[in-house]
Amino acid sequence: MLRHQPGQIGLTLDAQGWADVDELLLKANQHGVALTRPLLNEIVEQNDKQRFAFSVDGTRLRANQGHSIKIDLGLEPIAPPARLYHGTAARFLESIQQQGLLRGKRDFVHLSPDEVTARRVGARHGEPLVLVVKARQMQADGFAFYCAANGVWLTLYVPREYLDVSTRT
Ligand code: HQG
Repeated sequence: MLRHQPGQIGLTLDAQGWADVDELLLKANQHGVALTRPLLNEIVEQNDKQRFAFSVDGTRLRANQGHSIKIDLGLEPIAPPARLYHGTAARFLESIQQQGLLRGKRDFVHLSPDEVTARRVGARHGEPLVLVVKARQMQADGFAFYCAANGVWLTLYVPREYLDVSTRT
């Protein structure tokens, strides 16, 4: 609801992706999900990838990244490390080597700061394969990088010339 289909429970997100917490609790309960504020606090705190963040005053909630709807996270471009990693499935390699990394349905291509995380992301799609992204070089060539509040790196597109297949197993 906070990333893809807020309308499915009649929830409205603002332009920066924030949902009003009281409205979220009400709409969730109206749609058969027994969500309470203490439970929501626990979810936000314990989520394995820190997917959600409350506003400073605690009245609003949003997803830190991963949206497929157009919202403005307000992220400023920042310098990436020399290398970032993208986990994918081996069966996508040929297409990626032709087209580069595309964001598909999401707002950004997602990149991980380390290979272990990338491998886990890739395994969601099948036999995992990790691609090394020459991020610093890309940035020097004019591509913008962003880092979401949970440490996931984002960029709009990775041309194939900045990609190498990781040789680590
Ligand atoms: C692949 C999860 C063919 C791409 C994860 C990926 C992440 C291409 C798939 C976050 C391609 C898209 C995002 C091309 C890219 N040809 N395949 N040219 N370019 N692909 O799920 O990066 O649990 O939209 O490699 O952990 O897997 O939702 O992106 O395999 O952080 O928080 O197309 O989602 O986080 O798949 O995952 P996805 P992703 P959450």
